[in-house]
Amino acid sequence: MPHVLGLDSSTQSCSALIIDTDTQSIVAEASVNFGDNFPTYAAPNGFMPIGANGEVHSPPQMWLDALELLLEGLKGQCDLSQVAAISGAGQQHGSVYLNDQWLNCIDTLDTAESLSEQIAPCLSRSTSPIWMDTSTGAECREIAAAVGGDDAVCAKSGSIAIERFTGPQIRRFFKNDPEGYAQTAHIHLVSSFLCSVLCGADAPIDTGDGAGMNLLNIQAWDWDADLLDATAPELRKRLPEVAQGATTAGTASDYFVQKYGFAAGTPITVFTGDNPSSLVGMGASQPGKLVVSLGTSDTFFAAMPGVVADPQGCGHVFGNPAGGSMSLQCFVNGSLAREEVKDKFDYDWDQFTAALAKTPVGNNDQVMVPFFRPEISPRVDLDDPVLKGSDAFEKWEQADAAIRACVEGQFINMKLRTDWMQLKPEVIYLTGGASKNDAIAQVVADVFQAKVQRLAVSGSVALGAALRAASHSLGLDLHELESQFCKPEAGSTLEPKASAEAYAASAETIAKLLS
Ligand code: ADP
Ligand code: XUL
Repeated sequence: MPHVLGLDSSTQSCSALIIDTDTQSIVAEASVNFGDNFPTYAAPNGFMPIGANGEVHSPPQMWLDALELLLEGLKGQCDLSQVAAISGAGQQHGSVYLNDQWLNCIDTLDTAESLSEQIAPCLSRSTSPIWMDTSTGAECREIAAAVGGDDAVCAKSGSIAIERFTGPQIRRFFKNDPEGYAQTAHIHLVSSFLCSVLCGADAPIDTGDGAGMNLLNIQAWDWDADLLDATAPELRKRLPEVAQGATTAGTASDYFVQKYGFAAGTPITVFTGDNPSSLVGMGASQPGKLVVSLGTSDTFFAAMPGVVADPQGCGHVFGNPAGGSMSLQCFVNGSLAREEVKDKFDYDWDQFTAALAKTPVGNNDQVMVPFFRPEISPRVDLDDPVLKGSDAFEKWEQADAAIRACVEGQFINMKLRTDWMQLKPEVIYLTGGASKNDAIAQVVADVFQAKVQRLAVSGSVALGAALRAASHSLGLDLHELESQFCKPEAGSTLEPKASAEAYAASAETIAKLLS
């Protein structure tokens, strides 16, 4: 049975694909958009409207409802008893808080009721802070002070204390709701939460997603006692074990066997974060390939031969699911910023694309810092005048120039923020929802002066999960699987058209605006 299932619970949707490792093909694919399918959760883009002090939360019950709808869709396409291995990935940093009923609940799920109905009473916090949350500035400072400063936190965890990371989020919960924290017996990431539900038992957190918590020591790849103490009391007992990517978390629980027809005993490989999973799904788990993902967030990442830290403090080191480490830079103002500009002018994506075709490279030196919500690369807070500077955008009347300014501004900023990785790629591998847009991809090629390639399989996060499961549970070679499944889409390669100097003036202006 060479069928393998990969799952992807990202910010705006839950997707899956099933691969056949013999024929090297995709057997089934499905995707469930949270906002479209579950409007009653009032989370149109997968998260609830921004709350007090920069809080951004999502309802974990929505993720469970989406998982069920997704599996229902897959069951309609193929026989799930043929699936020989499963793994998955979740949006990074988001955390789920569960009480002491959790383990018994997931071990005794009843197929007559939904997952979300049965798991709701286990939530000691009804909503989950996600990666867009910027409410934990004070907690970041407290953790840094307790551990010996930003450099000490960075040396231990691979990142300075950052608002969206799970440790500062846990600390804020402990401070603001000590009773809720006391009732919390288990804390999971989105990835390990969903993996646990599938296994019917507590699943470990892998080193790829775990390094996004400010709690994991990236030398030992295990929980760091100083970081745990600086974050919240008795935190260790609330966290699962840490595991390397090639670890079996458990097998499909009876609920999934009975309701969706999986074979009893189907092995589940530990889940990881969406970006580490995408590293594998893009065929980039060995050093040498650079990936840019244009999803809700824009991310820039690569497997690294050694651990390199960002001197500006905005970049991260995560575990590479294939072993070793990866570097990553995340930009909050990704697809939703492009949508903000598109929607201001009532454009659809075709008109947006045409606008890029009609305007010149360099946009006659008209620039925009396209930050519509607090940014992390570089750090721009809610009250920062640069963010307020987007008021000027309200006055920008020429739609086409504004669109080019937005897209060029995003990638000029990306280039400025990622120089620290010292990667001079000949090819950039592009993925995520916006990567199919040739006009946006061309700006990436021009700004970075590199070829841009898209792969034939578009869901690199779900594909990465399937490849990891196939390698770990079926004993297949991961790099061979990558070369079989991660092939460029014919005709998708774009060469840079602009000269290296075309963005010099704009880059200088943007660097000055952000200094
Ligand atoms: P995530 O995995 O973070 O949930 P995706 O990778 O699925 O997100 O990307 C979703 C985003 O892709 C949407 O927010 C949308 O802005 C963007 N997108 C979809 N189609 C296009 C297009 N033709 N051009 C540009 N962006 C697009
Ligand atoms: C990475 C990050 C985002 C989320 C959502 O650090 O915060 O990319 O993983 O995709």
